[in-house]
Amino acid sequence: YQPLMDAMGRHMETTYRARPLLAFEVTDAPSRSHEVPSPYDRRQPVGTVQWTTKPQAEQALDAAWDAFPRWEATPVAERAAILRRFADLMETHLAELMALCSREGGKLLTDGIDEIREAVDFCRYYAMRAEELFAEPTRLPGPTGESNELVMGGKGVFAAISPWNFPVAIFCGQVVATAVAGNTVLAKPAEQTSIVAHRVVELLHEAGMPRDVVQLLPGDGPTVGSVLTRDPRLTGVVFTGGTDTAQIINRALAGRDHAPLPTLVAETGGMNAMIVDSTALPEQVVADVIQSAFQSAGQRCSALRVLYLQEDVADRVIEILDGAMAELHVGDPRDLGTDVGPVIDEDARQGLAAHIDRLKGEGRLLAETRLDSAHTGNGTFIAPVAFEIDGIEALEREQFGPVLHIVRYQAGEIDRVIESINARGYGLTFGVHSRNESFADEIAKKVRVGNVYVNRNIIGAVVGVQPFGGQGLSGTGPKAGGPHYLLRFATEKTVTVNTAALGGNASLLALGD
Ligand code: UN1
Repeated sequence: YQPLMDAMGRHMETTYRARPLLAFEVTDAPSRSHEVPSPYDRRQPVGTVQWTTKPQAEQALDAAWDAFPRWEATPVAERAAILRRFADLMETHLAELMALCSREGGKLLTDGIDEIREAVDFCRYYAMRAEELFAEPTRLPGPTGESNELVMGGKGVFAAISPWNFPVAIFCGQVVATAVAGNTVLAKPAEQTSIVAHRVVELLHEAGMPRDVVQLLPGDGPTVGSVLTRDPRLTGVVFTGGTDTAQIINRALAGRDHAPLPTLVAETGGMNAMIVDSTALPEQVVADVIQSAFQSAGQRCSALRVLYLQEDVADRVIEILDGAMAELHVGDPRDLGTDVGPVIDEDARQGLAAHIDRLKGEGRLLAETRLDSAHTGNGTFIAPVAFEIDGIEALEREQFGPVLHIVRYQAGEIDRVIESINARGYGLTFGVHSRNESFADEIAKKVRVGNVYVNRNIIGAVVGVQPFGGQGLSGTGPKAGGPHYLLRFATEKTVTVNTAALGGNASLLALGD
């Protein structure tokens, strides 16, 4: 028996070497190694990653294409069993995966535990759904002398393009969902978190996933992503990340000649709002706002970006929020006393800092957390901050970090507020805090989003319980961790048989037809 924290301590020291995990021996010259820094201390590299070369990506597509018919014909119970063994292995390796989420992704250890838990849940949930949906053909009614069946199959070869903010959970969710539905998968992890992805795919192969069914192609969008998305053999893409990137992928898939009509399952950005009316409890509101806006340093697509406060409660909520934000500790994510870790890299830090400087320059600061340079000197940190703005339309783009925007509204303006939230075009998460039940119900109905949360925080959707995903600029659906997700990766074949013909007593009328 080794206590979790102790086991994790050992994995904090290892230097990793990640590389493409392909179905074949690599014969071309390997690409240059990229060093992966820790977001909390850029002087401490986690290890190195060898990126996939263009010829390797093309050869990986060949291998995935060849493997597809055999994998699709593998009984679904066998495919699901691999997912279950993989889930067990991730639990066994919890300490190492948590340590890597922290070192490479800058995640708090508690966020790391949630993350591995979610990955395990995805595996077990999709294994169960695959067996329910695909084990037996569905028999459909028909006239005597005829049988009708709906037979489910895979679609082909998928690219799974995943984000750095959930480098295990979303990465695994995409890969196992596409694979268990009968497809072969080329997984391209985010550049920032290739090392943990490499470790996860090693475990997946150890669990019995054939090496030509799931291959790992670390690299950047221009070299790996675009080779895959331009190739006519690629059946579809499952993607989580920015709306702009989803649009680039969509255009690449649509622009191919002699290619099947593509499947794109995208889960993208949000401009998530919460409405607080005068009947809400200010202390509870603040507790939920702090979590929604600043947990994971605000680097969740579900995070709260725009808080609408009714004028009667606005001052009170802002006063409590100011006090709560002053108490937050920003620092090393491995330290159990830390509330907010770093943002992912220097590009992210600079983008957020520019937005913050602009709003500060306009005199719109309401509250901020202090940054202690003794704890943050060598990393890419942004302290939580709250600004007043005039409305959601004032935000040009999603700010993916611990930046909260607050808008005051009058009771009579609520319809206009909902209209402007809907008009912004995103539709991911949304919250309402009110003790007036009919007000909350009415708002929940009017707002066009994927996940509505009433009187609680708006992050942390649970697999199988709160299916997650948005609409409009926020994604295509179906929802991850929901009952219909696997169907998007499957084909349906209707097989109609004249059973009378087989029995030799077909009616003359039927023959005449
Ligand atoms: C994302 O940040 O890309 O509900 C989506 C949640 C998570 C969000 C994941 N499932 O907070």
